[in-house]
Amino acid sequence: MNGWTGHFLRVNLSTQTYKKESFSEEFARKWVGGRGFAAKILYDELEPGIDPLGPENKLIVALGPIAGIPAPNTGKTVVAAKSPITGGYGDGNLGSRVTEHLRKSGYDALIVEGRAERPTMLYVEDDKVEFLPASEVWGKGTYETNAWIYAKYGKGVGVLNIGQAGENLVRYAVVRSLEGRAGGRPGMGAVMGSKLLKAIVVKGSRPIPQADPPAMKKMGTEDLRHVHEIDKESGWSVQSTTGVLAWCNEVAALPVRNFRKTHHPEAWKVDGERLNDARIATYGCPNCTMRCGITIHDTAGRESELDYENIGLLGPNLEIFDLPRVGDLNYMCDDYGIDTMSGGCVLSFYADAIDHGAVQGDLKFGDADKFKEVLRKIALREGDVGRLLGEGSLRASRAIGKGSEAYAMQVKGLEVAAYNCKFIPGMALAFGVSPIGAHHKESWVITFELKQTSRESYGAEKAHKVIELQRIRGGLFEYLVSCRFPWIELGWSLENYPKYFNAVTGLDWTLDDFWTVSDRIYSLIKLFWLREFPGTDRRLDYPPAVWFDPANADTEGPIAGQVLEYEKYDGLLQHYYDIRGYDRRGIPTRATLDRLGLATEAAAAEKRGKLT
Ligand code: PTT
Ligand code: SF4
Repeated sequence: MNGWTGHFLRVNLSTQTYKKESFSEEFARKWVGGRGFAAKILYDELEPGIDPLGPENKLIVALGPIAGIPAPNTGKTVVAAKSPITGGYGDGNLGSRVTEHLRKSGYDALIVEGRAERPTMLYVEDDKVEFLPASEVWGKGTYETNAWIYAKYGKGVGVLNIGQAGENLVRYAVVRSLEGRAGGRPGMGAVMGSKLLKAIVVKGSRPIPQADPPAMKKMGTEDLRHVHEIDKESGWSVQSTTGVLAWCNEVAALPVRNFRKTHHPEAWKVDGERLNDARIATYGCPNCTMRCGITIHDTAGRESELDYENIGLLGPNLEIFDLPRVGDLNYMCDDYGIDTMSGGCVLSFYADAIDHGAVQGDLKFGDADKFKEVLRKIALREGDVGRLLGEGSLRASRAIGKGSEAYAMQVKGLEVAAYNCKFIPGMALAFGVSPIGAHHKESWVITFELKQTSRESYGAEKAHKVIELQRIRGGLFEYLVSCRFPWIELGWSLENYPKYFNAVTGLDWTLDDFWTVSDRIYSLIKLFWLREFPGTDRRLDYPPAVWFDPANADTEGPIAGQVLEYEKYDGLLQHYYDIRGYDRRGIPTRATLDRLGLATEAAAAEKRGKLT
């Protein structure tokens, strides 16, 4: 089967056993890889209602047909599981050498089951699988753990590891790789921690199956050079993702003070220009010639890698306008293995709750040292504060009460990315209908919305755009698997993806074939949510209440007096459901599921409750 290895590796940590499993070509074509494989495996194999932090949950590391081949930005890996923070389907995508090594070992996915008896490191090398002791690094941060692994195996191996936050089951703990990359925002690090799995190390030596390897190599080499050239011409990686910060501030879309404000006169102090001035090094994922990781020194002189999300949510959102201090919090998140985005939102929520008298405390916006102290408590689950906030902002707000749920900045339990949608309906919809909880990765509709349509519109054109982007970003890039930045940031044509897919598989797909797969995966994930939350309705797809609160409107600036309106948002949501073929509850109809080849899943869903 060209394009796929045709095998999964299934390991069980409880029994310390493993087996190599085959999958059919039909399965491969239907789910393609990455998120598609992960969603299907989790849907088929998890019993509804299981504890995401129990041994019944499964961690999936999944790759796709172009992952790991020598072509632009193919060094990405999907990590997925039932999410401990949302209770629904969860995944993330991070740069890692695991991508290439797992495929070279002969697998398109790794399925990790059970729970080890003691801290464990899983080692995979081609057909060899070992369950090794990791007690020496249990309780250590990701940097020390990574160094320990490199000292054993050399720097060329693929590594996924967790820090103390994952071990201590912080519900938004991430998986780390390459000492700079992080992924799996919806708590994939906590799932590893719950299994006492400190690290996964992979080393592979076989060729990745491709229809015409010499032709692929030639095409890949040329395209890698081309992407490098267009990146240099465009100047994008001078500021990388952080180029957007100044724009968000200008258009009143920046999260400031737990999203209470949308812009700030001091935001320029932490923008992309200042970051580039402070740059000490540049990092990237494997197979990437537009490396976007920019590091600076934090106040302790440590190297801290900053992206837009990290700065936005740990900087202006906490009213910290000093890059080395933002770097401190970011370094701590990376070392403990905490998601910077949820971490930033949880910290800002707590400061806001204190500010509003919902809870007692001495944390104030702008107090970087205090924020560091609280972050440390969260990672180590120390005291009442660490225990409470390690649960995420939704659970914390429910425990605190006093109306604080309205300003817990989350959707479905997952904290929002650094786009303040107080008056940006389409981007608010993108957060609302993201299949893993609030994340910008699925549909970054904000530039279309602010540059090409009117901001105040709740028209169907915005729902159409959200779906178009979901199919590309949350679909194609997540199942092929590849980084989306050459397309989104440099305008490298989308047609390159069928070109590579067809070259490795020998098939003849067009982009339309990909959109069907994207829709199939989104619908299956919806069924996963429906199974976990049987009474599900459209309220699951609503953004945070504070964005609708007139009392929270800006008093000055470009959107003074404006907030989202419930009735209009609901109309926009309905456009989304209508285009997707979902019913009024936001559930795919029987006809939609049949059309997407999900008749078996539809029949099972129908047994549990009525589909429309
Ligand atoms: C992603 C999310 C993002 S998205 C950022 S910054 W971004 C945060 N980065 C974190 C970090 O760093 N350390 C940490 N402790 N927590 C962090 N949480 C946040 O995690 C990332 C890049 C970026 S930088 C983006 S947008 C793009 N994301 C892609 C994606 O999702 N899919 C895809 N096919 N290609 C992508 N390319 C880009 O990758 P999650 P990375 Mg990450 C340090 O996974 O869970 O989706 O969270 O992967 O290898 O670090 O690259 O302005
Ligand atoms: Fe990784 Fe950035 Fe390159 Fe994408 S552009 S592959 S995130 S270094």
